[in-house]
Amino acid sequence: MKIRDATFLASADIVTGLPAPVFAEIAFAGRSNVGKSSLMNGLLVRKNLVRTSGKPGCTRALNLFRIETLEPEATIDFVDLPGYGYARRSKTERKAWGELIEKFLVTRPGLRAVVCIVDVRRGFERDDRELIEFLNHINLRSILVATKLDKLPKNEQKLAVQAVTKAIGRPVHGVSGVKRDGLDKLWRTLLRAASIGETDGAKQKL
Ligand SMILES: Nc1nc2c(ncn2[C@@H]2O[C@H](COP(=O)(O)OP(=O)(O)OP(=O)(O)O)[C@@H](O)[C@H]2O)c(=O)[nH]1
Ligand SMILES: [Mg+2]
Repeated sequence: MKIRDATFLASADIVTGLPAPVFAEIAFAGRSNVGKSSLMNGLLVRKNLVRTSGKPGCTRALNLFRIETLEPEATIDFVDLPGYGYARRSKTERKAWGELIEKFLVTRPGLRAVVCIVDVRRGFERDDRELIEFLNHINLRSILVATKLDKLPKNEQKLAVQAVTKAIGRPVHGVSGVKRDGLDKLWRTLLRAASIGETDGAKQKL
């Protein structure tokens, strides 16, 4: 995928603080520190457009990025969601997280899919399954991704993705956000979810 431009558009800790949706949106969700922001940078071929951190809980707000792609020429917004399941966070903070994400997921009319990201070495845990169930419940498409593939030896990678896929019973994209493995295929799934066809030259507004 060729990226013509990728820019940070807005950050908000309440959904109404985000600009009104104009283009199709794809959100990125997963446990704290799983590699959401790194995966977004990998997809955008940027080193540090989306802030990443070694410390869990780095992304606390909703962060919106606008992407212009070439071949197909399209505009699409990416939303980095704060990570869940960070044990050292207070109960009040976790509740606020749930409310923020839930409100975002149910109120953004341009949202076409949520990329649900897990660590390939851990698979889908309770929180991840709850999110997927919630997305099913509100009829929002989930795209399943197992990342940090490069942390496993080459000869174990394929088997690990197969094991995660079997456990969840749905196709899972095996990727590495840092090494950029598997991202072309993931991009194609994202474009399809955003209803942007391979031959579609037009910019797709909502
Ligand atoms: N080796 C390897 N490291 C990764 C990969 N993805 C993320 N990391 C590392 O994992 C740590 C967390 O990555 P982030 O992308 O900040 O994770 P996040 O899910 O956005 O974290 P929060 O915003 O805190 O929820 C960083 O140290 C990254 O360098 C990957 O594919 N491979
Ligand atoms: Mg992050």
